[in-house]
This record gives sequence, structure tokens and C-alpha cells, in this order.
Amino acid sequence: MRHTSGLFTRAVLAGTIAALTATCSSTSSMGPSTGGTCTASSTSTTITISNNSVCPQNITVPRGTQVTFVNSDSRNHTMNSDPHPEHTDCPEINQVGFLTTGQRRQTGNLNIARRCGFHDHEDFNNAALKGSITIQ
Ligand SMILES: [Cu+2]
Repeated sequence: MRHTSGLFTRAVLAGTIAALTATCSSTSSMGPSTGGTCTASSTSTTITISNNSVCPQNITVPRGTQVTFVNSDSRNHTMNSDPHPEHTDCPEINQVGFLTTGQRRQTGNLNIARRCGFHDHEDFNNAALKGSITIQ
């Protein structure tokens, strides 16, 4: 009888854990898809382009960082330094440039403490494709 109840307890525990895991994963998979709001950390060194917007839009990184731009969108993007069309503020960002779907590229070393704005050169009036990297 002891053995049976022990097995029963274990089965209940396993069921509880499975239920908790299921609850947890369904919650987290809903997170990013709600309304297209950007939830990534502002201390990230990766900026992802999807649904015609960059995420996160504004990040802060230490000097010497290379920021990676990932094009997860269904179309091409060309990421350049502000201002448009000169692209002269932070030339390191211009190393990212043209990205087809699925491509990723890093900026040069961001060595100088300053704020670098960036934009999609092909869609420079789109505020959702603009952002900034603050170098500290
Ligand atoms: Cu431009």
C-alpha cells in the first residue's frame, strides 16, 4: 500500500510540474507577439529588425562594443548612421549597411562615448526604423 501511495504522490507531482511548465511556456510565447511592442532589454548589443521596426530602438553600450543588426524582416533594410543622407555622425554604423532577409552584420568598434542615431536609409522617414546607440 505504501508503494502505491508513493507512486501516486510522484504522479501528482509530475502532473503539477508539467502543468506549471505548460503555463509558463504559453505565457512567454504570448509576450513578444502582443501588439508589436518592443520588450527587448535596452542593454542588449543586438538590434533586431522585424515587422518594419527595430527592437530595441534605443540601447546603451560600453565603449569598444560592436552592435549586431539582425534582419528578421521579410524585406531588405539598409542601416546607416544619422544624419541622412550624409551618414557622417558615427561611420562605424555604416559598416552594417544593406541587409537582406536573414542577414546580420556588426558595426565597427564603437570607441567614442557619444550618442549615435541610426536609420534605414531606404525608409528614412519611418520612425519605427530609427533608433540610437548611446556609447558610455
Ligand atoms: Cu540615410
